[in-house]
Amino acid sequence: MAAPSRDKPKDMRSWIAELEAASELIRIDKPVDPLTQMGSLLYQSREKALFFEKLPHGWRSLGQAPANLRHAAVAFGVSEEDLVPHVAAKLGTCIPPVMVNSGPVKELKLERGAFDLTQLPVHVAGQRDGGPVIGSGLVVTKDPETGQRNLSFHRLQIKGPHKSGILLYPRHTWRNYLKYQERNEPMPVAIFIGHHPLYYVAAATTAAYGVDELEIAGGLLGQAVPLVKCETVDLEVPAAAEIVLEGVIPPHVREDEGPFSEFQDYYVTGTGKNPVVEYQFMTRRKDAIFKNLQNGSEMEGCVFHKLPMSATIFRRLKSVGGGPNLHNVAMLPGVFGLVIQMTPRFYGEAKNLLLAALSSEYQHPKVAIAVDADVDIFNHSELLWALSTRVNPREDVVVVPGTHNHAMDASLPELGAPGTGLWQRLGSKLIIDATIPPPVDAEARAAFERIRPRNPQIRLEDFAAAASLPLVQGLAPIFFGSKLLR
Ligand SMILES: Cc1cc2nc3c(=O)[nH]c(=O)nc-3n(C[C@H](O)[C@H](O)[C@H](O)COP(=O)(O)O)c2cc1C
Ligand SMILES: [Mn+2]
Repeated sequence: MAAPSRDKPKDMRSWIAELEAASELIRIDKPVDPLTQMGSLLYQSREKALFFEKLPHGWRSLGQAPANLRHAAVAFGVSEEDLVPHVAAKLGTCIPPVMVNSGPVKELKLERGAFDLTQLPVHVAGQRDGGPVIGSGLVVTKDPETGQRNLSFHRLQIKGPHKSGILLYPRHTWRNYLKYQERNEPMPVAIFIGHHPLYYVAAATTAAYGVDELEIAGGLLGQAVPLVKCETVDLEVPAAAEIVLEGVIPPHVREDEGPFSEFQDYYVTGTGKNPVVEYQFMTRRKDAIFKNLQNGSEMEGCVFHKLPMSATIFRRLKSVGGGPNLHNVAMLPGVFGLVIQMTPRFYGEAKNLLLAALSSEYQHPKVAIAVDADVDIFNHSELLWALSTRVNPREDVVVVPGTHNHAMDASLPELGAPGTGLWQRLGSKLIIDATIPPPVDAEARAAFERIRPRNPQIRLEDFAAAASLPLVQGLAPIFFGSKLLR
């Protein structure tokens, strides 16, 4: 047992304090019904995190935190523009967790008769959802042969006081589950709810099979994650989580699960016969705060999709062709598309990067677009402008047919049902090179020099009255080369 780090570990409470200090959190002291009201409130709050202070059975809960990449930048302590390169660098620094004797999550130890999932403030996110779903549960499992730990997000539809559904996309938890199923044994699981967002980013990171995402969390946090042993399963969980559920996924059991408001902004995908989790134990803080998580193409769930995905792809692209001049990567809403911001060294280099971006650790990317450094990749009109003024479709647009795509992309034909080995989609991929000629061909590149006012240093706010400031704040950004002036 190692002594816990002297730095106070980051947890959901330090995160709430950080959000409040940055004026990014709204406290809601009116009673809110999670089944009929909370989803609408979370859905509307695209700018601010929400802290619900008055929920049934005395619960409090945090949602939309992070609501957007600006909040994620607060969590990492960097600017929004530096966020992806920063996280990409941090992903290269794993720190193994340390075991500790106890922690806040052990304050209450509740046996099967002493807890009831239907009393948690779990919300119904969308109109067609099959019921309340815990969207913030991070699932710890082990490979039964090697004992290697895995951590990932899985939606958990409440089915009774001690039972939920679970969606296992065919990745690592599914792979572990198949091994247990082959042995005819239930798979032990431990699920923690409520922690600092860096744990959530780590859980959504797609690493190689066998890599412990809690080591990735340590790297992101810059300190080892303190872990405690579970009470009824041979698994470990973060000591400073709010709530831990211990249970098993029985082999062969499949039940109707879904629909659910998913990350692409649709309900249909993944719905069908899926496994279930049976819970036998809960540990929690005495005054535990619940975590609600709303999904959708521009909701909290998508921040956790976008950030590790763009950072992982950024890392991968950094080595293509001996090291490109890569500035940033951003996922598009719905996360089946992405944009690469780069300065090409060679003619054709952007296409090489785009092909690499479409065959990374992640199965989601289907559309990849490359732009130069003078295009603001967070501004979708700038992207559409680049697509329409810098693309010769015959040369710059390529469709690769017959590729494996994400099984939850409703626009592609589904081969088999969810929960089976043939839950696959055979689709295609699209690359669009919207970069301009490389700097080595200065003459060709000059044709794309963007118009700029005669003296870009002169600022309207120095001339306009304070009353017209909102107008001034709506001004277009001005770039000098690749440097953003505002
Ligand atoms: C908000 C959110 C919800 C997710 N829900 C699920 C889910 O219900 N089922 C699933 O299999 N993966 C889900 N994922 C994706 C996995 O967590 C992600 O692919 C992760 O990298 C998988 O871990 P693995 O690489 O260890 O398999 C979700 C991701 C996020 C960000
Ligand atoms: Mn994994």
